[in-house]
Amino acid sequence: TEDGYQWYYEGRNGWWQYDDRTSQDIEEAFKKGDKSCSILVAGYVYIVDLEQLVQQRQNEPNRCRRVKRDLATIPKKGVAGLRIE
Ligand code: V3L
Repeated sequence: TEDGYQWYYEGRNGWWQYDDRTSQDIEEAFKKGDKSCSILVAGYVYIVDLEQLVQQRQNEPNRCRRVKRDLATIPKKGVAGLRIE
């Protein structure tokens, strides 16, 4: 985002950055004070819970990952599953 923050979801031993569009959508909901926000990932609806800071696939809550808002400059695994060396 403009102020240097991004949204991340948890991977096995590190964090993945959300793709830019999704990160913008989550940020918009966060700034509005929404409690949650729904996003589309590879055809599946996920709910990002902005109070618990988790994302869960709709109707499959066992598919749950932590999420966080942090600086765009932190070490990360990559963006939306695309690794960066
Ligand atoms: N954006 C992109 N892909 C996602 C997202 C998202 N917000 N959420 C889930 N997936 P689950 P390591 C992740 C993918 O939670 O080696 C990473 O992006 C998820 O991809 O059970 O463990 C990597 O591609 C997974 O493939 O619904 O760190 C991959 O895991 C699939 O949806 C491996 O990462 C099911 O996730």
